[in-house]
Amino acid sequence: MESLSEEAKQAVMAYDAKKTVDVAKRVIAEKVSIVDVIENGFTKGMTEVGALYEAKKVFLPHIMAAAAAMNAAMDLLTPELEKQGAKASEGLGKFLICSIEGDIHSIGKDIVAIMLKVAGFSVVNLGRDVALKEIVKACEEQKPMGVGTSALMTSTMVHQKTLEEMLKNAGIRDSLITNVGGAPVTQHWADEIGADVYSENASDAVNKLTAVVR
Ligand code: B12
Repeated sequence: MESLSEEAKQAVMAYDAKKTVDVAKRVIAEKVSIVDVIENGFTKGMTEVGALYEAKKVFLPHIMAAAAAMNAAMDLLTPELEKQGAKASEGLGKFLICSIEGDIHSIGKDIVAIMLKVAGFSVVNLGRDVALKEIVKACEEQKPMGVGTSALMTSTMVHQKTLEEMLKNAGIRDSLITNVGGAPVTQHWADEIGADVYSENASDAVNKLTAVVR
């Protein structure tokens, strides 16, 4: 029998929202690890579709359909994860997260947000395409322990560097941890721009940020 993760991956690759929802319902009913199915199922399917797009084998409407199928499943799984997260005390501190200015990609950022919440952070999700000055303002007002930005495009990655400078200019850079992520972002890029933490995926973000506060 195929694992639910494999079914989740195949359902996204088939652009089939009915199937992704069906898999999500079974994940909940069968008490399978939601995190596991998101990371090893739905996300893998999305990555495969991305690779097909890069190889010009599928086109933008396919990506939009795959994203819609994944989001339909996430709409069901997120409240379930939140229920699990409600048991966590949020005692690890406040964490702001957003997709950076110019970037509307939000699926990965939202997964990271929910996983950090489940791990015990008090997460404030500022949304997508968030202006740099809005991010700085939110940091000034909300005084989080950290701020995470997602960049899925080479054209928006550069804003992560500008944000570092703007936080310095605002005099608050040393009062928080900066965490960068997104498919084109690497440890090398984080080092180059002076970001504190690079995370490859949601589990990595949870592990590294938890280690920082503990
Ligand atoms: C889905 C998708 C879309 C969807 C987005 C839907 C949505 N609501 O998010 C739609 C169709 C809207 C879209 C639009 C566009 N897209 Co697009 N898209 C993708 C695609 C196929 C998958 C992204 C995805 O969701 N992956 C699944 C998630 C789970 O993975 P993830 O995002 O990488 O997130 C994980 C990690 O990166 C990390 N992470 C992510 N964020 C963060 C943040 C923090 C703080 C941390 C710690 C970790 C972290 O953890 C996540 C979980 O594991 C990628 C291809 C790819 N290879 O990435 C292209 C891709 C990113 N898109 C691309 C482009 C060009 C565009 C458009 C400009 C297309 C167009 N011509 O209009 C527009 C962008 C408009 C804009 N201003 O942003 C390019 C970017 C090229 C580049 N190098 O700059 C890519 C790489 C495709 C390609 N090869 O050409 N896209």
